[in-house]
Amino acid sequence: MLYPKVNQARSVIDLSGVWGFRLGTDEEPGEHIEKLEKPEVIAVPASYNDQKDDPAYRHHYGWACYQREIVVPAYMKDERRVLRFDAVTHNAKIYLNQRLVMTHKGGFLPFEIDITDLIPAGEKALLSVAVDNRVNHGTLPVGNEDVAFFGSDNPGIPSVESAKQARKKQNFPNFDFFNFSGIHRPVRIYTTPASYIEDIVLVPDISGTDGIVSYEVRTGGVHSDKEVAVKILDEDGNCVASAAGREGTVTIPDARLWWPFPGTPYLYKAEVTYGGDIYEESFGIRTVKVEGSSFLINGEPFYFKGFGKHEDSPFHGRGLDVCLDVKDVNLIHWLNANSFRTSHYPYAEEMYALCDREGIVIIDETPAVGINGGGAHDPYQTYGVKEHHEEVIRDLVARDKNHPCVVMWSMGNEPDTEHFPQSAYDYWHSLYELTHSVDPQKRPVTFVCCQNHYENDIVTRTMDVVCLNRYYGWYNLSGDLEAASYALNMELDFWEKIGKPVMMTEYGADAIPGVHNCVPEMFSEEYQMDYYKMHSDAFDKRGFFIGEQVWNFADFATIQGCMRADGNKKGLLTRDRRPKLAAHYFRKRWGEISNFGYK
Ligand code: E8X
Repeated sequence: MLYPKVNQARSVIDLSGVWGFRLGTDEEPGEHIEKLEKPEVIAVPASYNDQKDDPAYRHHYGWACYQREIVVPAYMKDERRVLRFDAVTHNAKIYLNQRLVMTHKGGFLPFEIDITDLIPAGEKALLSVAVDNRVNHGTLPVGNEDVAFFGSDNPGIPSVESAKQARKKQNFPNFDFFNFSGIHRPVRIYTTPASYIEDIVLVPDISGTDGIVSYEVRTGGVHSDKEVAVKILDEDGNCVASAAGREGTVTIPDARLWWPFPGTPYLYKAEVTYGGDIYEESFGIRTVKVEGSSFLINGEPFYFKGFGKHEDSPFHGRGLDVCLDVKDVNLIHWLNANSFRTSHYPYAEEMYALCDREGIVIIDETPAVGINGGGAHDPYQTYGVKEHHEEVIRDLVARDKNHPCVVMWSMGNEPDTEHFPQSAYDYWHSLYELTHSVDPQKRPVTFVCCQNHYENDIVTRTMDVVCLNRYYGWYNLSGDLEAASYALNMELDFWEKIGKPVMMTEYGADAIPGVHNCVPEMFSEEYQMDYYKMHSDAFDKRGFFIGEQVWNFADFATIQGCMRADGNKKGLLTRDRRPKLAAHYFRKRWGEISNFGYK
């Protein structure tokens, strides 16, 4: 799915701004929606939860309605017109002039509707977006029916049980991030000519000093006799290769490769023309491959230095904030890091384009977090998410397939892979095969394994890269870094036998900014730093260990609970991006570890 662009043949109307808004109930709107009388105001894109200091906003459960007038200018009369939503969290129903025209499930990937025949050029229309923020055993991320992540009500206490029966309906996220909701990313009307380029698939390879690019162009609309043409442009706009036809292969002599920063992340453009349409797709010449226990980028063994992140900030909530993305990218450079995982959902397209340009490597993750009942039941038999999970994988790869910064797909975070091993294997192996089958570039595929009885886990070891979330010294052996070191080393010795690359995709300790003690204890900045020093020692001893991504880049908002004091404080940075002691530790450590050849 191509990102909307203004160019010689295409135009874009951005519908960001202040819309009308009204919270609804858990009653789903039908085929028709009312015009809002005296609507409240709401900013798009952004979560609605923190735009008004009202518990009804913060803790809303169910539907909400956004509404605004749109207009299709008369000069667009010969153009194809498309209404695109970059992300609406979690489920959406779209209405034009109060009539239902589209529904969409899933809160982190784009969807669009051709409105050419729905709104004549030169006319106005009322656009309504109904948004459902409920999570349950059929959604990704997963919600529970009665208790949230880290929630614990002592079962059997009569007063508690009665209160739970009587309390109002609410969300119980089975995940550790605030369930921000709303129109999180831009809404646009974009145009193409009647004969248009629908998609561009680029598969780069390296042969000696040449770049080899296999391409496929998919077209749509009215058939045009003017055939597909492809030019490869370098950063100065010079044509360095060209081809004709809907698919083929071009050779770029003495190609400039895409390297992670501080290498040069060189970007080419594939300028595609068809009929009256034109589209330039950026891409990089780089290869990704797992070989033995190495993760190779351009044939060189890469070492991941970075984080799990979140799209999270005050006021915007999970809404797109390009300024914050630029700030975070500059902080990733400041920390001498080279990568992050899009935990626990696909991020905005603008961030991937920024990382392509800045040479930051991404592990691209689906919103499949919370497929875990803690052993009480088999989630693969009781949760109805498989079909939606497959759809999300297809849509994620379709959206992000050409980004050179994306080097691996994570199918999900911390599923239960120990209590029902065969059921888990059947679920994840079929998704593993699907992901490989739909990725034109055949990148490595994994999921992220939660702290578990790793000897009983027969799934994690089958992934291309073993990605571990481990909390020795925090959730396990709390406060005892000596015992934690023993346990961590013992488990890493187990993984060495698997003969695959192993990396840590989460490890961390909460540190309340400003809490210090000379004898480090949990929740102090000193303990967080010592926790990481202990892990670094274990990692540096092992050649098969190919990456360290701490949890988390920054403090972030979570659901309230007895385990969270104003959110999750495991950030190296505070939520407003100020460094804790551990940030300075990693800036020094990662400044001394090269991207390549460290292991
Ligand atoms: C945590 C992280 C959480 O924020 C992340 O989204 C997933 C969790 C640690 C494992 N991994 O809690 O900080 C939770 C283990 C529970 C015993």
